[in-house]
Amino acid sequence: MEQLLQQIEAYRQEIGSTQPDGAEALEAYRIKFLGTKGIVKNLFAEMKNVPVDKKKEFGQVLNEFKQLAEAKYEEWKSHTSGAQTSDGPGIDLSLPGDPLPLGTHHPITLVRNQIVHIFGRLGFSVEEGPEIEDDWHNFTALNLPENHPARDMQDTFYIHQKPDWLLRTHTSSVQARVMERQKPPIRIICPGRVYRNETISARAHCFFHQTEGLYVDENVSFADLKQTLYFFVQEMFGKDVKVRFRPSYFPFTEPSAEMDINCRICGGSGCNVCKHTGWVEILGSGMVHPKMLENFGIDPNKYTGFAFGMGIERICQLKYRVNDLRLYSQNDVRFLRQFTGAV
Ligand code: 2NL
Repeated sequence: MEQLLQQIEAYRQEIGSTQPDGAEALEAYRIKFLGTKGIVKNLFAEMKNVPVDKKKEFGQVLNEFKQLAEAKYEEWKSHTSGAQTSDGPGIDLSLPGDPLPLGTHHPITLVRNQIVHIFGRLGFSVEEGPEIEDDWHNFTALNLPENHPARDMQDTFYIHQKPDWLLRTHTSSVQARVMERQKPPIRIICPGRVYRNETISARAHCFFHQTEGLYVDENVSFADLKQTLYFFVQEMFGKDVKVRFRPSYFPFTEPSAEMDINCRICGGSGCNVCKHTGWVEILGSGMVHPKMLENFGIDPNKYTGFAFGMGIERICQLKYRVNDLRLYSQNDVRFLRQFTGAV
């Protein structure tokens, strides 16, 4: 016992008379005194050899010694950090780290995910397909005849080496592939990138994004189409949204209709986006053409369907007031950062 106390006193003096020089010496000190096989640990292990009536006194001395050894370590550590080490300039490990900037979702991704979520609640699942398509899936199967203007080289990017191949001009090609392999009921949406041979400007781009939808089953009606699309815009833009359906024409639907909503930018008072009409067209739709169903071996006397297509950039423009299509692909972080924390 006496011997142990003397030993502790000697250690006290050692700690009091030296100061580790640099990070390595400090680490050596830590290992020697405070490590798992260090002096403090070993002294505590001696406790079991101390007579019962001395345990209290010894315990007190030992605890004070431990506190001294730890306090000195903390004190030296705060001086040592940032100091020179043998490896060159020291690194101040006590400084807070550099904040990592939060990544953001691209606004097109944000809106795409919202569309997927809303239709998901109505039982639509997501289908994707290739961006390089063949003529059949992109045009012929969709009831676009040989001489249709959309097939013109002016509008479509054809693959030079293989003239039957092209960059899809809409995601209807994905729906065609699904109808090819799956029988009704079919209830899908197809979001994705599409390509058109356009001169790039604020209002046109050679690639953009679409979501098309398709619902084929027994007894699918035009009323189902209207109510589904009305539900969608209410979820997307708020319950106060007003809609109007206008008769239209698409080769793959009959009858066809375009849907407008009241302008979200000016609220109806008139602006550039709604061209001072108070209404903005956001999608095209219609009942799937019976010839198209036949193309895929689906009996048009038994099944009917509706389909629609919308541009994601347009929805984005109305939601986030993005007024230049080029912003979406310029990757300017000043643009992209504005969507941090957006839904
Ligand atoms: C628009 C118009 C539309 C469709 C797309 C479609 C797809 C199949 C069958 C029938 Cl597989 N129709 N898609 C129908 C009507 C309109 O898109 O303005 N898109 C941006």
